Amino acid sequence: MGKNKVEWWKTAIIYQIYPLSFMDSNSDGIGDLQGIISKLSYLKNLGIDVIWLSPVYQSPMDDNGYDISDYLKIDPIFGTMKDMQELIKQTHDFGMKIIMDLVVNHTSDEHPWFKFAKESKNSPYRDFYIWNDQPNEIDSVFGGSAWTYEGQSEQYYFHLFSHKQPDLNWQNKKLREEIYRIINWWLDQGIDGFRLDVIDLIGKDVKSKMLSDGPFLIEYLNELNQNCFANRDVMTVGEMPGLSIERAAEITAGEHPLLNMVFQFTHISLDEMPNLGKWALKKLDLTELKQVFNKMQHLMYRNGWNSLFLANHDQPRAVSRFGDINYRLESSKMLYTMLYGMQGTPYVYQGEEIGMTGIDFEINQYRDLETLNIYEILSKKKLSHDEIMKSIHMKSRDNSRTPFQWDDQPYAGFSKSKPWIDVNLNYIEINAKKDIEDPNGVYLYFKKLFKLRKSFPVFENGNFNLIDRNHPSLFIYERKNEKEKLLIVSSFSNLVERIDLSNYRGMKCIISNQECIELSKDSQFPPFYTAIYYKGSDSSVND
Ligand code: TEU
Ligand code: CA
Repeated sequence: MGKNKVEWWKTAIIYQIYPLSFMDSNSDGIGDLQGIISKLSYLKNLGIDVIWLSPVYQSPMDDNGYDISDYLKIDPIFGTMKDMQELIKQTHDFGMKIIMDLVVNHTSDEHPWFKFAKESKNSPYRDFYIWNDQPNEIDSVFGGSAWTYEGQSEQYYFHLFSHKQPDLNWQNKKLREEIYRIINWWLDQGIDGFRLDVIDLIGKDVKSKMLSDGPFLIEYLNELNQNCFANRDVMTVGEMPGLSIERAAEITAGEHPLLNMVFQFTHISLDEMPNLGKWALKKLDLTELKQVFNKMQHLMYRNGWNSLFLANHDQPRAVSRFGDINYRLESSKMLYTMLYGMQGTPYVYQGEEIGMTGIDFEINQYRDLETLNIYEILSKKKLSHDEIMKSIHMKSRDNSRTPFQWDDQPYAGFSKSKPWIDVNLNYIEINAKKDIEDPNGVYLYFKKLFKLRKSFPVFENGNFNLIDRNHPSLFIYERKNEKEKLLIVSSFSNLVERIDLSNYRGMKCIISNQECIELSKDSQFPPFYTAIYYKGSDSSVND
């Protein structure tokens, strides 16, 4: 391939499906592959090019499928391999592509490799995992030590996530070869690439406590790329929570990048107290957010490639987190105009396109193991129930995992039976059917935004220039190439904001969440206003 490779992922709109919560076809309360197949036209109509499917492999579901016990099987709750093949084929028939989630930092403790490994210290699979006589101080992401004692072979094994997710030992070449075999098997099924789960961790050195971006990361990414991706027309996006923006730019740069894109986490960590983790809440400072995006856009301009995301199955709903649910429609559109106006590949997390919101459940309604763990841990630290629930309401991963709200029927049209996790009670008000029929809805707005992105090359190749970087509530930036210019204006304020934009006078408003406001010496933007202004050689837009 090499030079003539079409970089289709650069102009693609990618939609993340969390299969457990998207659509249930057989009324068992759990989303499944046939459910997804029944909604492909919904996605096509929205303007989606690529579907990213969170894990559907065989799993005990300790971490909702991110704990895999057989990489080459589909979990029966989702359907069969035949359903998967049908999903791949039908997605392609719709002119869309499909990528899968690849979880190879760890397996389930019920994976045969681990079962063999723990039989004895001499097991041929022992070295597939990481063992020690004594634990060190590393903590698990989900709370508590990252080491669990295994009684049969009398050693501790290492797990950065739950104790049912033992970390694989990437320093073992045999293990790496097994993984490449699995990846190639899936690629041979016709899928179009992978999202690689916590792939920043595979180069770790546990002894020296170097985890993300460890000493072997580049070597293993390179080997992975050579063995699986280099000679195929597929895309890769690496989830790299611990990676710096600088490193993300390096890894995605060049003619043969190690990964096509990276999910980098700086911008979604700004509402937590530095070094205290996600549960220690901090109000977002917009000037910090602007700074971070500015850095990302500059570092990855011509050198690397950005992924544009605000939410996923681990992150709260964007409108509840960064917007204002009293201005739900306005602020949903505002946030994603701010985001998708930038350079990079847009990601939509299911439900964001209809303005779904977060939840304020009682503790017994939560299902996520991380949430349940942290409740225990913080209770022991004598924090009050109310204080803990405040963090959980804000940050629990279940915020984005409640069933997709299709219509106002029982269980929001997601299922005919009680779902595995409760539906957000606002489904009568907020659902896809209602939103799509509303000319002022989020869905039609997203659709228009995606069309615009594809009509004007400046969205793909324009540079980025932040305007008024210290303004506390307006996020304004310019994008420019030789022929075209965009001005993207977004207000994070619930008041009218005034600003001098006389330099941009005459630019044409091509999309807005409210009535377009002219750019002038004294532009007055209503609460949560957003708009994109255009100037270019295309006369049909300029006149
Ligand atoms: O997440 C990796 C990760 O470190 C975070 O996104 C983490 O889940 C979150 O910050 C906890 O607050 C990936 C998956 O996306 C996640 O669902 C899995 O639980 C995790 O890896 C383990 O596979
Ligand atoms: Ca089902």
